[in-house]
Amino acid sequence: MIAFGLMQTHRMSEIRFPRAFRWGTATSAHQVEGNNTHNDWWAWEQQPGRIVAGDRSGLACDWWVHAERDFDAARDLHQNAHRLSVEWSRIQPETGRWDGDAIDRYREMLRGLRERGIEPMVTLHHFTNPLWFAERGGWERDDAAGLFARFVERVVPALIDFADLWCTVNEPVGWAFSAYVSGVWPPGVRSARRGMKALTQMLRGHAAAYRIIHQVQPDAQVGFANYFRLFDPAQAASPLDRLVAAQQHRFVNMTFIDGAATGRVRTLPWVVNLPEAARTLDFVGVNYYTRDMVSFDLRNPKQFFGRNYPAPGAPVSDGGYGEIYPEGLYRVLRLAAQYGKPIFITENGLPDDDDDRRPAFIVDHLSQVWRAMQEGIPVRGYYHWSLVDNFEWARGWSLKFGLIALDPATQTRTLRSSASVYAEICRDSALNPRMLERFTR
Ligand code: IFM
Repeated sequence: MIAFGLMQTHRMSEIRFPRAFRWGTATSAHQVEGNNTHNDWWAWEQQPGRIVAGDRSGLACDWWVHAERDFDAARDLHQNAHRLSVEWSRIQPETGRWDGDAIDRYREMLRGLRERGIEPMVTLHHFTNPLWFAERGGWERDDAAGLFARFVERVVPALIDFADLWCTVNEPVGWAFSAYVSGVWPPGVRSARRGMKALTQMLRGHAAAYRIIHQVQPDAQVGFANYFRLFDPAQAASPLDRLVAAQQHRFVNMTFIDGAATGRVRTLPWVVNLPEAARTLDFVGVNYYTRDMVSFDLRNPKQFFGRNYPAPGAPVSDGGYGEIYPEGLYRVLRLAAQYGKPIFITENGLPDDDDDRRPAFIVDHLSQVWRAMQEGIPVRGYYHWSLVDNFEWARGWSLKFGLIALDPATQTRTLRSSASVYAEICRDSALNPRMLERFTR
């Protein structure tokens, strides 16, 4: 549901976006390619109890062989942009071995997108690590950023014919939290200290990648996808709720992006100076899904003594994934605008198997994007997560984020009705009066 004032003004009239706006979807290599046998996630999936219902990525969406089938669908759905990632462990399956055929396949995929009128945004690290890298200590080692830089030096020059829009890393804080604090992702560590070490090293890796890309492609636009989540105090009048919500906000939303903007990471008790990371953002990538209400709770030290839950009575997406809160996208765009850079919404979506909420979700969230743009916030594109149902990490196949439904066992695809709603938006670069009337109140 969008803000009343906004609807009053625009009910029945069209909401028009710039013609050059990028309309697309986002995916990541491990979640869609299949048979990524050389990375830490593949190994993790084989361990009992790690993934809901014992699911495995397996063939995933079979993109390594047949990505073009879904690229055709994206083109037919009028999308002009796609964010995808390259899998380090395919390109460097062993420490001293580089796989030229894998690079060729990525060139073919990017060329395939371009030929369909779809502009790629390429992510270089989206949660997975080569097994050889993970086994020697992963991002905790002092040479991790350097090893990542070697990979970037290999892959970027090979792809610059087709891409000039780059995300170095995806959701680094969320990744560090899940991998090193809650321990539900590989390497399954539970130590905030070790998590900060890995995160700091990843910031070094981001900074190195930023420089390498600009050396080989001076006009490139380079950023990373920052996970933004809203944390609102459950009781606005409670100083403790406010304090805890503010701490969570600072850690989740600001730690890495401030590091990339200023070269300083300030998440108490850690203060890290990394001058080489300062000014390494050409755009801000916004991944936005949900917000939490936060109450002070002494039992949750790992969450800065906060207990998090959806606002009572608010709509929640499948599997308790989170509150559906479109206005939050407007609020995070205002936060992102502080950095004075163009903004891409690099992910936004929800798990919704029966698709009863996704059409309204898309229309409501885009209305909030438009609202921010009316205030001069420079949003350049929107990548819906996701094009097709895919392997949702520790939640396995249980959450369905796709505009296109997938049965992973048979690889059968079925268009959800939200795909058609989004296709109309992409085609017209507008929300038309019919959809505003139908999907918003
Ligand atoms: O599937 C993930 C993606 O890999 C990173 N951002 C959130 C998505 C949905 O949970």
